[in-house]
This record gives sequence, structure tokens and C-alpha cells, in this order.
Amino acid sequence: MGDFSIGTKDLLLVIDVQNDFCPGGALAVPNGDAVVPVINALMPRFQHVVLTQDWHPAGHQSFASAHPGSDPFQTFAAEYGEQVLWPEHCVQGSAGAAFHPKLDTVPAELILRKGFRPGIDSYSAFYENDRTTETGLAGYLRERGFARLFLTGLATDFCVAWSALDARKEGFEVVLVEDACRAIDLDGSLDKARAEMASAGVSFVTSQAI
Ligand code: VGL
Ligand code: ZN
Repeated sequence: MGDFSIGTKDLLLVIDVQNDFCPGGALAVPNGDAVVPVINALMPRFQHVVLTQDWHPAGHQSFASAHPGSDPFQTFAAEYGEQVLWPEHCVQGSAGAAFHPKLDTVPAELILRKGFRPGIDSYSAFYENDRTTETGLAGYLRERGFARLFLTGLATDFCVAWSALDARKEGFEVVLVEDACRAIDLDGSLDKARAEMASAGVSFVTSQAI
């Protein structure tokens, strides 16, 4: 504890800590549930917490099952570019879309849902995968005067990384809390994401430093 003095302009942003990304879930991230106690322990250090929730309609275009003959983890040429096809996950209202039962959701001031447009995926909490449709989060955070975002959650190399990169683009300081994240790691995606985040000015810390 103590390298950072956490104040009113700091926000803990918790990405997609949902059952489907945890062991036993439809798109399980290895040891995904290990982030839960780390994030819960961080929450009391922050005055402000926002959660995101991956929230797809049934039949979403990012699901392999929506493309007959395709398998999960293949890619698909969406109108907006290459899109990975995933197993069906985080279907609106399903048990898989619920937060991990041990995640403390009480401190959250906002729960931002994303990926609800049938034809556009949204890894980032700021911009959907067409890279132009805004979720509104940047405006919300700016209006509330936040300057520095501490990112945690699942998965490091997809939703956390894309959120971190967009947050930098939107002018926020970004600190990635490494032990509060876990990765899918598809074809080197973790190394690539880490390199991109580092060159975008994201700093990497462990939760003990906070
Ligand atoms: C995610 C793949 C598909 C994530 C969400 O939360 O990282 N990954 N949907
Ligand atoms: Zn998704």
C-alpha cells in the first residue's frame, strides 16, 4: 500500500468480471475468478468505482453460432473489419452474464453495459469495435472530473487492453493493475496487447502498490 495517493480524480474501472469469463463459464479466462478477491480488496481504497458488463443479445454477430460453418476463435470479416468469433457468452439476462457472485458490486456508481448492438461487438468500454460508435463513458468520466483510471478485470488482452488504449486516446492517465487482470491469450494476443499498452503510455503496477 502507498505508492499512489488515491483521490477524488481517481477511478477504479472493473471490466467484465462475469460468470462466463470465469472457470466453468462459456468463454472462461484461465483463473479468471482469481481477480475477484484482488478487486474486492482494492475497492475500499477508491472513492469511485465503475463496472462494465459484456451484454450481448441472443444471436449476436460475434458468436460463431451466428455464422453456420464457423467455429469459435476463427475470424470473420465484419463490415467494420476483422472480428474474432466467440462461443456464445454474456447473453443479456443469462446467468453467464451476471457478475461473479463474490464480486462486490455495491460500491459501483455506474454499471456500463456494452456489446448490445446485434451487429457490432464492443471490447472497449469507450468505443465499439467499429471504432466509431461511442459508449458514452468518456463523456461521463470527463463530466465527473476523473483524470486517472485504474483498470482491472477480464480479459487483459481484449476488453481490458482495448479499454486502456481508448482511455489513453481520450486523455486519461491509465494504470493497469496486473494481478487484478487475467488474459485469454489467443495467438500471442497478450504480448501484443502489453506492447501496445506500454507504447500508449499505460503504466503497469501490482495491487500492493496501491
Ligand atoms: C471479451 C471476448 C468477447 C472480454 C468480451 O471481456 O475480454 N472478450 N467478449
Ligand atoms: Zn463479448
